[in-house]
Amino acid sequence: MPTSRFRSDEPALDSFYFELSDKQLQPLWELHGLLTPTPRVRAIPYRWCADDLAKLGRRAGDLVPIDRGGDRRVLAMANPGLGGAPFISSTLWAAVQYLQPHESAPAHRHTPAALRFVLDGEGVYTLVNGDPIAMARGDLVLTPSWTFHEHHNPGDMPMMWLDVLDLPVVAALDAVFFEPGGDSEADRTEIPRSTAERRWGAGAGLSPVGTPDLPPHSPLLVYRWKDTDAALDNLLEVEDTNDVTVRFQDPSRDRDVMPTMRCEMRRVNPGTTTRRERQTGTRVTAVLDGSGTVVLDGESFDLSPGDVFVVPSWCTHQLHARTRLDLFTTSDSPVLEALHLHRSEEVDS
Ligand code: GTQ
Ligand code: FE2
Repeated sequence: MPTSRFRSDEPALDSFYFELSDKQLQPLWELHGLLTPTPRVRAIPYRWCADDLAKLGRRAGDLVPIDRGGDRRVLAMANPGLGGAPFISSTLWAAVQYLQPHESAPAHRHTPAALRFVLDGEGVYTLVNGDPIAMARGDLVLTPSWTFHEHHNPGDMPMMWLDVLDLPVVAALDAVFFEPGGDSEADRTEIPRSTAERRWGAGAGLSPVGTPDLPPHSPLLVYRWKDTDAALDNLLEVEDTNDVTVRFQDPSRDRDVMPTMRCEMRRVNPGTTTRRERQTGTRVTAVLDGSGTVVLDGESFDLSPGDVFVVPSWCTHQLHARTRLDLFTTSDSPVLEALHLHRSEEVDS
């Protein structure tokens, strides 16, 4: 099939354009919107409400069984600006995953990296390369690129959590690989503390000496809410500010948790309005606790616990905390930083 056919009133130029299209060539001088002064972003700012996610997650749980074909009972947040693509932005996948009591999602691995953040509930555990990781409210769980993972719900309550993957980035690089795993294990009733935590979760700046080869991601595969919560409390005590953030870091070196995704937790005191800013890259934010509003490119969205919103690249972002806001944010910032494409600025109110 010939490529785009450009037109001209000049007969010679018009027949030249015909030949160009016939030979799969396009004239740059007729192309627009390529080298734009600032990013032309298709994704729009958007918020998914906790109530809708919970209700529709439950309905999926009642209507759709998990079996080998489906693999995961997941509802993808599809950005309305992306023409029907199941992505929250051009670089990130975000979804809620629902597991009924005594269900499990079978083992597999893929090159896109994933993280789970628990907004509510507990009882599910994920096996990451065989290491069992119990999941509870406020916990961040990593399933890095090419690690086998399976999810189990041995308890009596359904559970839902937030998934974020770098799938669109890996797909754009034509580097998606997927492999099913072997048979999943039978449900455990007692979930031991993960090996990852026993090795790397001592906290307080204690790293093991002489551990074998480090993986290309954080060897600590889970960050517990108790620790995150205490870190935020302590920061608010010692810093002269109403707005503090901690970054989840690879404890073995000065890096983000995974090569493509940054994770942070922010706590904003009641009555606080944050600075208005913007940055390159996508941010996906989930409200763990509190209420307020977020203003994205001038549009206000109310925030309640369990809500998820997306801040597209170069979109201005400002928060108003009505009650104390606890926000989990993940972004593709490590990718932009690695490519020296990261920019951020404060924007006058
Ligand atoms: O839990 O393994 O939201 O493979 C998308 C793809 C979750 C998972 C998603 C996945 C998973
Ligand atoms: Fe997966």
